[in-house]
Parts: sequence; structure tokens; C-alpha cells
Amino acid sequence: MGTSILLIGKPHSSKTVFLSQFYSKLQKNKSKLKLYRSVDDLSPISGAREALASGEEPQTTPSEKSVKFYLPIQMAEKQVDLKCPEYGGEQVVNIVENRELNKEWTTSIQESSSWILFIRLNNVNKPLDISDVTYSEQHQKSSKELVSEAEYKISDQSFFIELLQIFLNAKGTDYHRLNDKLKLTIVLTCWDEMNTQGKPYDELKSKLPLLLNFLESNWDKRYLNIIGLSAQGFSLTTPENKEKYKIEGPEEFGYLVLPDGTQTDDITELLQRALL
Ligand SMILES: Nc1nc2c(ncn2[C@@H]2O[C@H](COP(=O)(O)OP(=O)(O)OP(=O)(O)O)[C@@H](O)[C@H]2O)c(=O)[nH]1
Ligand SMILES: [Mg+2]
Repeated sequence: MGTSILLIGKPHSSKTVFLSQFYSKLQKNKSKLKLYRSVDDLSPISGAREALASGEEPQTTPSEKSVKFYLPIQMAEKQVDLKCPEYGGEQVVNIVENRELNKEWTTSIQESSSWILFIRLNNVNKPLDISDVTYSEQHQKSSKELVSEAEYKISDQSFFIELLQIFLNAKGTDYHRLNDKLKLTIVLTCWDEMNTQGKPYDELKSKLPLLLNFLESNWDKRYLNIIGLSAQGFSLTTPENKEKYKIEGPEEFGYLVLPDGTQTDDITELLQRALL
């Protein structure tokens, strides 16, 4: 049975690192999920695997690259052939900018039974709040500049809402009703950067309240998951951290933050939750 999951994320949101770490953990039996046979084509993640194994950060995926990564997964008694796209996140930015989906994206959206949206909260820009701008004669000019700049750039919250609306439209969902067919998992990535003990739901609520509002007004609770992920575990910018990867191996690192705030090293649970 083929099950197609759509992994959605802007550039630098940890998509490639996640796929690579996910595979490494499966292969080294560091997870509940297993492969029921070997993977035919590892080329979509081979560059990232090599980089991580030598303690380096993977390269950004070129914008035009768009390949499918297939994983034959044993999930309890069920065999699931997972199909997940690996592409440059720049494509997602273009979808919202041009309000346009190409044929490939339309097919992926229509075929998919579950969506996983990666959001790196540390990279999300804070929308301009007019109440933060103190008005005075001197400020008149600069605040005007600020406002006009903001007018031309859509905020990150609006970006994600717009993106989901474009996707829902392509999927042909009935927008009069709460979505109770298509599972959506919001994944707050690079969790390690956030230095927080909070729960994923609360982090989303404090950073992107409008998006959360949109999600809760459009999805049935049982079909909406919000979890945290640190696929890498920590940044690979210091020599000590690079050493850890080289000596112990990438599969030793990375964790998920479950809705109740507890952590698990088994990042493959993300897929289990997205599919059940
Ligand atoms: N601290 C930290 N950094 C991470 C984590 N995951 C990824 N990174 C870093 O963030 C950068 C982007 O990660 P990628 O996996 O390449 O992101 P992507 O979503 O594939 O980006 P594009 O290919 O440009 O669409 C890289 O420099 C990674 O090393 C994480 O869990 N924690
Ligand atoms: Mg990538």
C-alpha cells in the first residue's frame, strides 16, 4: 500500500536534516518503526547523510530540485510505503508569492493523506504592531517608512495561512466543515534553539496566535497535532558539537517534543502520529 505524506516547509526549516536523521535512526534500529526491506534509492538524502556523518551542516536543497524519497516502513502489522518529497524550500515561498501551484505540487497535494508542516519559530519574523511604534513629529517619517515596508511584505503568520488555504483549495476540501479527513501535523523545528521548557501548543500560541486560530477553526481536534522537533539535537557550528557527531554518529542525536512536553529520542514517532 502506498501512503503519501506531504512534508511542507520553507527554506532552512530542517526538512533535509529530518529525512536524513529519520533514515539513519531506522537503519540503526534506533526506532519503533522498522524498514521491511532496504531502500532502493538513497540519493535524495545522500549528500546530507555524508555531511552529518562528518559533523557538517547539510547544504540547502537547490530550489529546482524536487524528488520523491521512498521508505518501505513496517508499522506494527502494517507495511506502509511512504513517499515523501525532498525539494528546495524556495518552492514553497514561490507558491505563496505567485499564488500558483505547478502540476507536480497539485498531484502531491491530491495524492497525500497527511500533511506535515515544518515551522522554525526562531526564524519567524515578528509582525509589525502599530502599537509598538511611538508616534511623534520626529518619528513621523521613520514610522511611515516602517508601515509602507510592512505593507509590501506579508507576515509569516499570514504566509502559513495563505499557504494552507492554497493547499486546501487544491485538495478540494469542503471549507464549510471542520477538516476530519486530512491529518495535519504542525512541527516546530529546531526546538533546541528556542531554549524553552514549554509545550509545543503553548509556544505556537504565543508566537503565531493567528495561525493557531486558523488551524483550530478549520481542523477537527483529532486531526490536528502540534509537536516539537530537533532533528539535529543542537547546532553544528562549534568544533565540540561537530566532534560529537563524528565520534558517536548522527543517529545518536535528535529528539521529538510530544504534546505534553515530554521528549523522546525516537523521531520516527512523528510519522506514526501523522499517519494514525
Ligand atoms: N540547531 C539546529 N539546527 C538545525 C536543526 N535542523 C537543521 N538545522 C540546521 O538548519 C539549516 C537548515 O536545515 P536543512 O535541513 O538544510 O533545511 P531545509 O528545510 O532542507 O532547507 P532547504 O533545503 O533550503 O529548503 C542547516 O544548517 C542545518 O544544519 C536542528 O534541529 N537544530
Ligand atoms: Mg533541504
